[in-house]
Amino acid sequence: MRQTAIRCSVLRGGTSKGLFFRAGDLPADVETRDRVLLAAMGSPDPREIDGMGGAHPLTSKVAIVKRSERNDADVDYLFLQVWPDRAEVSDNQNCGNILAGVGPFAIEEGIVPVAGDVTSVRIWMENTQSLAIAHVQTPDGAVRYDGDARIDGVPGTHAPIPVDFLDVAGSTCGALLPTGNAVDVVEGVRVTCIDNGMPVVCLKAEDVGATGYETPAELEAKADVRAKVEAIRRIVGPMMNLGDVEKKTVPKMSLLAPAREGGSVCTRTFIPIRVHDSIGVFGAVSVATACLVPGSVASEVATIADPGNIEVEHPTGFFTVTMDVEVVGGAVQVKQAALLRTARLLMRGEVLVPRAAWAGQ
Ligand code: NQM
Repeated sequence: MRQTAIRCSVLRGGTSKGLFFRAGDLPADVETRDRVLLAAMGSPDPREIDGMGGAHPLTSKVAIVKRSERNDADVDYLFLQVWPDRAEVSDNQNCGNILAGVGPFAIEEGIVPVAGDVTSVRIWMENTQSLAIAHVQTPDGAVRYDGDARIDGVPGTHAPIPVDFLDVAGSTCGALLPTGNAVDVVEGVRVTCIDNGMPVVCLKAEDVGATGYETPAELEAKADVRAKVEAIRRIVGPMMNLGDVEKKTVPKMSLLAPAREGGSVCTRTFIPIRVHDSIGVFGAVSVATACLVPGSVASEVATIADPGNIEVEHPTGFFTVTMDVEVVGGAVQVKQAALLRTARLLMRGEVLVPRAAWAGQ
């Protein structure tokens, strides 16, 4: 079979893994680009056996990076979710884990020059039209990957990549609280709909027949819980200005329970079909923010020792979100959110794609 080679790197970004491309190396036409990415990943096939995908949404991800023409950004980053089991590539959500790999990739590719021991890369996130700043360790003129930062869900320790967000509130749904309410009742269940970088619906696990302490596999095996959560999601989608969400990856559904490891709140998050092994970056930022919204479902479940540091418990540990919010007259204004990720360049080379992908076969 004749194949075409495309320059590509594989990076772990936070607790996800994906293929990183320079925009100019992929077809400009979106339909052709998507066919090429599906073929590169080996989708549709639940095992993605004939491609680079990892047979799970968290390992079937793509970042497309290019030099930014904006004054306030160094690079533009487009995130694409490649569904493992259906022939679909979606740009309807952002990904803060894959985002952690964008700074290192941009420096490795020479798009952003090294600027001392730490190189701060300003990233325009195309999916949500908002900015992130990632601080990448670059001693001795090159990206450093080893270090002593630990994030739950990734074995070992690595170089820290602190990431700051200034303007992600309402970036997908138009408002931090897209329904205008701290609580809505859907299918008899009280929910808080929030978007601080990711559309998320927070609900009490016990209200949908779960404990909130299950493993992802246990939760995925509970057909009644899944059906209830998905029914709520379909109704809430249009209320969050997302339209019909049947085929969308948003909103995420975060089942909450009281923290039991000393954190602020315990989460199990449907993303939205599979249950996350930890929690997404913007997913965690949105849940953390919900905890600070007076009267929200999350605020009822959470124990907040320090509103500046929200510790979100998840199936494999904690996700700490540093928050700067102001509550004025019951309304929350988000000034800044920050968090820590790590990333690692795993492979650099060419991915080989059957030529048929270009012909639409
Ligand atoms: O919420 C999974 C991930 C994500 C997205 C998902 C993410 C985020 O862990 O910013 O990182 O919720 O689809 O990669």
